[in-house]
Amino acid sequence: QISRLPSWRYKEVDANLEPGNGNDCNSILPNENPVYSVLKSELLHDPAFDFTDDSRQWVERMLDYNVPGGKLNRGLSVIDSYKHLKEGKELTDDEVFLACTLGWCIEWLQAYFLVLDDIMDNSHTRRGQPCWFRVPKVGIIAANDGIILRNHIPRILKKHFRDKPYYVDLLDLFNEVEFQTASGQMIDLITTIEGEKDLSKYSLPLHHRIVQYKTAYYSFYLPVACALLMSGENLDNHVDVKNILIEMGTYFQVQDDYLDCFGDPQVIGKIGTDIEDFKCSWLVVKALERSNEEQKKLLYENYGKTDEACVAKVKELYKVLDLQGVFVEYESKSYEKLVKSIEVHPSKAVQAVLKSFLAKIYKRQK
Ligand code: GPP
Ligand code: MG
Ligand code: MG
Ligand code: MG
Repeated sequence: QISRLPSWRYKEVDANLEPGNGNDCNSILPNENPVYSVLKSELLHDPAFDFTDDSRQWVERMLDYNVPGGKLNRGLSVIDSYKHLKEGKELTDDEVFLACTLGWCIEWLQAYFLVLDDIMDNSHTRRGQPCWFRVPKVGIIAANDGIILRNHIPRILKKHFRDKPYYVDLLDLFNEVEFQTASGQMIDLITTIEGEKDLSKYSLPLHHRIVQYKTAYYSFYLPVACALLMSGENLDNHVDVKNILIEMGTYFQVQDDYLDCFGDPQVIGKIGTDIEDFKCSWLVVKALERSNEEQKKLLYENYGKTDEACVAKVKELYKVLDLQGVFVEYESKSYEKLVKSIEVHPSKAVQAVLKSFLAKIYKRQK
């Protein structure tokens, strides 16, 4: 039975995007994932570049360090969504391979964003290991590695999708979403400019605008849009789906902001830097809403400082203001609201796509 399957499909379909070794970020064996291995090998033998042993080894190490080690929520959602859209019809080997490949393209995009985001946010760890730019001998070469990761995506798409009727739409989708993410990242960053830090500008509408662009499009809309394109759908007919996914993405980034302060670094695999970085985080917006004059003064004096004592004061205030309780309340309200908007969608298959994505992130600890 197994020998009749193509080499990349020796495991169950769902395992094609899963890390080699359970949930432990440190013990992932990237080459155990068959589709990842195929794509990596193609990129390492790209005829457009004359690789030397050194350059090939650099790219291979860089890919293994940055691409496969996450939760793979985004990538797995392409396959999961595609299956729901096929409404129980058995997928061909070719369809599984293509859906996994699109899933990996999103994981490549994510790796590109994270390598650069960690430089911009001056972060320390990611997925339980030092950020790529902090690895000895990497440093600022990480900026070019980000560009390489970004360039791998159209190379993968060209190789595997150029003859598909939806090829142009796929390229356009990745381009649009990348532009929206970079624009969201820009507004995330320009709120923190040294000498122009101003907490009075931080509000829920500003927070919503930042997270919609920097996170929701690429993390939520993109995987489902990929599955819709593969199913022959026109994305213009699915604006309602997009809007629900943007709301889901907003909820996801609120969780990210919450975990940055209250999550366990051992579990989330990263050490929070939002307070030090003066980020327009959901927590600081809520803290400002709930503070009296004295508490506001404490925030103005301590938010955005690298000094540990300042960070501790901000965290203490978050606890006094019961932001943990406010978050729990927000989490269940958002969930109920999302479920309601999903349930009015006319297509049961689309409802299944959206509910399945929501189930992956509801009450997540990492
Ligand atoms: C998440 O923000 C947003 C991104 C990773 C998008 C980055 C976009 C670029 C164009 C580089 P975050 O900083 O809160 O994420 P994390 O908490 O994982 O560092
Ligand atoms: Mg960031
Ligand atoms: Mg960051
Ligand atoms: Mg964050």
